[in-house]
Amino acid sequence: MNSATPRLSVGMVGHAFMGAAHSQAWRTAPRFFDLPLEPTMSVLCGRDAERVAEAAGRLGWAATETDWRRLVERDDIDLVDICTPGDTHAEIAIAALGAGKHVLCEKPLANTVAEAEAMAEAAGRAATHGVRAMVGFTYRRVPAIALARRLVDEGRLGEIRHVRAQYLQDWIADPEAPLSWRLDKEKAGSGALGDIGAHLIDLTQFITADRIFEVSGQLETFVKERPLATEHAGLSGVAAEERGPVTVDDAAVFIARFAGGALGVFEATRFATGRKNGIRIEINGSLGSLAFDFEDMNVLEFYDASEPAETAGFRRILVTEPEHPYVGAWWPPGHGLGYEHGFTHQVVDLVRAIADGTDPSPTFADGLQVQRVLAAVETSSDTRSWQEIQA
Ligand code: SOE
Repeated sequence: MNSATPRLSVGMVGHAFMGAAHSQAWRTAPRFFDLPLEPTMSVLCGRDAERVAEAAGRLGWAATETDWRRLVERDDIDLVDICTPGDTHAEIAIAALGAGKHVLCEKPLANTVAEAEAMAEAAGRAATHGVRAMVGFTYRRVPAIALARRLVDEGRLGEIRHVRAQYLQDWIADPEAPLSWRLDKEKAGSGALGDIGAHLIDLTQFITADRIFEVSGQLETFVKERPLATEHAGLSGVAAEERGPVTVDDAAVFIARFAGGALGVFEATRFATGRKNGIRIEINGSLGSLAFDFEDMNVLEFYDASEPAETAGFRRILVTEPEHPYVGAWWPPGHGLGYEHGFTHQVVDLVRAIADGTDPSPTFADGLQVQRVLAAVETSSDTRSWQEIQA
């Protein structure tokens, strides 16, 4: 980039954990990747003037707003980045798209299928005017996941038979961990299912280039009430004296059928004591298998069934060679990437799609399909029945 590179003026709503991760990505992407547009961190929006001013200074934003409605109407904003809880995704995204702003929206896309449908429709209309929308499933942009997708695309696994996916956390295994917004159905839509189960649905559908069409699942809330959170600190906040009900699931387990014939087994829990951010995926095919664990995120394990029996075995591939997507922009082989790099790669692909005039993936339509699977699991759990997902 140089001074002649056109600007892409960004406004971001929300400045907690995801706001910090996205801010890092907007700051870093133009410094490590050659981008056709220069993202500028123009306005940070938050409800509390004092707190948003402090966050803007810390995270690198030039100005602040306290009302997202003003932000989406500003002529000096080209893109709105939504880093708020799910209960505000639909209204902000639809208003921003209607005002001709590109949108990046955190996952899951929305709290309900109806909201997600309205967002996908708004994105479809906006795309006819060259306005783009993306939903923030960043784990797709881990190089090892890109390699997994490539191995499946190249037929190296053959017919996909099994998809085994777990997302294991334990940040609320302590029954006294406070009731942060992620444990409030009004704000978050669901608990572990939508917050981390959504990642598993997107990831497994992305790697297999297939989609889930039927599910049977069970949700559980192990701890029914907790101390209220006096303020947001980290994931769960600071406990108050007063207590309140937990209105979302603590854990979700479900089995799934993929349209291509594979069977899926999924587990998303915040009670896997000792597991911090363990995204574990194993895909078994007729010609081979692959296995990934986010807690060892620069590695992909690959088993090639065509190997002679005496030398066959899971190969541990260190995915740090510059031949892999994104890797060449960072460090020499073996130095590795981290959680934050997926957010930077997300910005790179979004900016490039906007400049190319194409829809960035995952689209809001992809986000809607994930939302439909989430809703089907909830209905299955409520009714103890198999649920189909419309195409
Ligand atoms: C909490 O479960 C959380 O912050 C998720 O909301 C993010 O999507 C995930 O990347 C890390 O864990």
